[in-house]
Amino acid sequence: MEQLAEFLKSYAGKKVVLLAHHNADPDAVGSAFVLSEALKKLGCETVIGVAESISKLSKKVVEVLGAEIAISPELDCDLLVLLDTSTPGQLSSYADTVLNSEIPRVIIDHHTIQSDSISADKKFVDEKAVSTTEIVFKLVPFLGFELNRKTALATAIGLITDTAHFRFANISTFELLTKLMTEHNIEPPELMNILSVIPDVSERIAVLKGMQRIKMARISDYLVATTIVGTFEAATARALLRSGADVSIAAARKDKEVRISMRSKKTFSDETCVDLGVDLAPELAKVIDGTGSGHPNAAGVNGKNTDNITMALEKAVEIIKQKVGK
Ligand SMILES: [Mn+2]
Repeated sequence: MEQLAEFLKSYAGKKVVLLAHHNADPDAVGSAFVLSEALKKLGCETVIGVAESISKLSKKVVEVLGAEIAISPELDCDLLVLLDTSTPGQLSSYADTVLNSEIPRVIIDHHTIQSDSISADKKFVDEKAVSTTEIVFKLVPFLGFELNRKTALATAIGLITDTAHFRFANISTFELLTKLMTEHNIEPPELMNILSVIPDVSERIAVLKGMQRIKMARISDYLVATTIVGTFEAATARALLRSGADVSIAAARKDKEVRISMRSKKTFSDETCVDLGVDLAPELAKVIDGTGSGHPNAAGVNGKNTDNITMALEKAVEIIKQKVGK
């Protein structure tokens, strides 16, 4: 880590682009923000960039931090630092820009190293770190940087989101969080407010209407909920699962198209071996004259036959009944 700090210090006064992966999450933009602030203290000109896009939650975090984000920035800089990112896949369509550039690059990450990991002049990967902000937190003192309230907030937010709200946390996550919160006078509600994103009213209306129209089937010990909405079928399916369904199937009736979104709990697929992508998607595709694909716990089907929407939902329940055997 000292070596990495020395390397970064050799770019004092230079221009540095700090880059996060596509659909950048709060850990990626948060760690980029903290390192950017530290490098600015060394006289660097910094740009925080993301490959292609930034997540909705990150947008909110960035607003709170008062940071500016460049989408797929031009690499007219002296050094490129990739944060929370080490594979071309994470950079999506922006990968070639990075891989073809001659600019020296640094990777700071906590993802497991893959066979296709991007090469770098300096690499610091700590798979044990729960977040990239945790690594940057340990790095910045070597750059002579002391956290202020905003960089402390960014660090805390990375810790919380990347541990899936503490599900993957360890005791030192809490120790670090307590330190940050105590030293910078951050109360829990402030963090929780930043991290709660309320969906648009149109999405909430669609989901609530979908709930109003639920048809529920109990198959053995499993609850299968089906419904029809105008739009936001995926959000509706997720909401039904959160509300207690083991399998949720939401179909959206568009002008000339049907879109079906399916979700199931992992316990359901483990116990029944029902795979939404294999067992349901192709069959429902036939009913609505379309195509479907997916995974065991999430699948989607799009088709043209809007008349058969109810039939498709009934077919889904029937298939599950047969597979579960009751
Ligand atoms: Mn991360």
